[in-house]
Amino acid sequence: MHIRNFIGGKWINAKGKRTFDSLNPADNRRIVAKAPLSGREDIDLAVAAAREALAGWRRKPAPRRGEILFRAGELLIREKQRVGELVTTEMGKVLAEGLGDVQEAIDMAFYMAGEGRRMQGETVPSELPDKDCKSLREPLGVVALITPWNFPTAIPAWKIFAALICGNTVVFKPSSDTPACAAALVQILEEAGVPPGVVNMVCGSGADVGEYLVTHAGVDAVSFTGSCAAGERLEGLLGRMHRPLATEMGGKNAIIIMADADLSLALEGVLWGAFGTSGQRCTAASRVVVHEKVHEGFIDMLAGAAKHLRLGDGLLEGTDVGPLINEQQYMKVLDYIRIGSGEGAQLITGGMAVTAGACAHGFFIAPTVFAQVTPNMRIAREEIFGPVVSVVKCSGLDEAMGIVNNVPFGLSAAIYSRDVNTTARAERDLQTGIVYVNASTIGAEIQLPFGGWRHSGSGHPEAGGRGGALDFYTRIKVVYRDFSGRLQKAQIDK
Ligand code: UN1
Repeated sequence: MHIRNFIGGKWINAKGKRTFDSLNPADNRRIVAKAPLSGREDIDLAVAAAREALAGWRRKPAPRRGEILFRAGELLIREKQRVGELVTTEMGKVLAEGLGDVQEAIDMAFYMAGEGRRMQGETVPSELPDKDCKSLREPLGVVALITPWNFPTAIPAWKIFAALICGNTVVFKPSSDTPACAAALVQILEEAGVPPGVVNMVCGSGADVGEYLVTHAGVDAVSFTGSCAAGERLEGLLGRMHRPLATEMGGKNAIIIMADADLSLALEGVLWGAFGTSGQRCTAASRVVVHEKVHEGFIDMLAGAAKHLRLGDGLLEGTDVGPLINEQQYMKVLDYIRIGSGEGAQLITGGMAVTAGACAHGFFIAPTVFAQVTPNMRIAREEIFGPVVSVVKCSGLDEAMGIVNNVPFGLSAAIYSRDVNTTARAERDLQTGIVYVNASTIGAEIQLPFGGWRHSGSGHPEAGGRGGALDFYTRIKVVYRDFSGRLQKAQIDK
């Protein structure tokens, strides 16, 4: 498959004619796509195209913009199987999750399409007679969107659909690990009738073109999902430019299991939260804080179940856990496993690369459980982004919440308990952007904001919801209209 950039409504190669390969992480001998390794001149073209398209797009009535998104949703339904398989082939997650990735884009398309008929501002009474006051939502302008590889359809869809419904035009720089998934989404938008220049896609390395794009004079706002290091760098750069920035950067999410929890439900939550998508979710459960009364028993249950998870190519029926995305992530996760053992945590199961048989050419790591983890260990504090979970013992709710809250991240947390007072206290006191009760740390829905606190993000949630996406992708204009036809005295007396 040969991917091109999409600029001004045309699929074109990078000016410099260079390309890079996107590999199948389950078998890295297989090339999924050749994609353009773009340079600054390609970004310049894309930003110019987006600027040119802006006036027409922002004036198109929002319900009409919504109709295009509605068609995109229908096309995504038609293409769900094909795109879901592409997600699995290029990113590695198992097919059910690949299809789920596309479903999230479908849901977002319909949700945002409907927002085209709402997009509310405020109308409030004036202090004066014959005068009215209202606030309107206006687009920001040209937005630069930088997206990760772990949700290669869903996260671009969150950002692009929200940006479009609000009347912005887009320059989209997808992760270099998943250019084919990005192109599939953009093709669908093209077919849905997005006018030329309204969505532009430029592939290439974050260091070469990503940073150039987000600081480009022709860009008005930036949304970034990815690593903490890259996000913090952008915060530094863009803060000085007074340019709106939404960052979503990761987590160290925890599940609390109280003594009265339904342990089989909690077990499912931990397995799916820790090892789903091979742990490569920013919402992944990477810590489990278990009450001492059920601690030993739960570790046995978890180790027993984790051992039976089948690794392999996510397209094959029966595969539970796919590979890591690339060699760099694979080495990083193996490093953390060494760090955990070195820190004195007890390796209960997993803890190694799997290279036998069908796993010989992929980046596979066995689902790994560490016990006897203390809250100060690095494996209990740092984001690993792999199939590794650390179990920490606690003696009660307050201690558990102290452990959960006492990390730099604050994206998602969960509690399993049958006691309504316990779960209500957790709901109130867990210091994360998302809290789950008797459900795992994953599975956020698109009609609410998605975002983390502290180091997990800029504190400006995006994704769905009025308080999320619409607030980020619009700016407020306040209009006072005086229809008295005279200077009203109270205007001067103020
Ligand atoms: C991510 O983890 O990077 O809540 C995004 C979830 C998904 C999105 C996760 N809806 O798990």
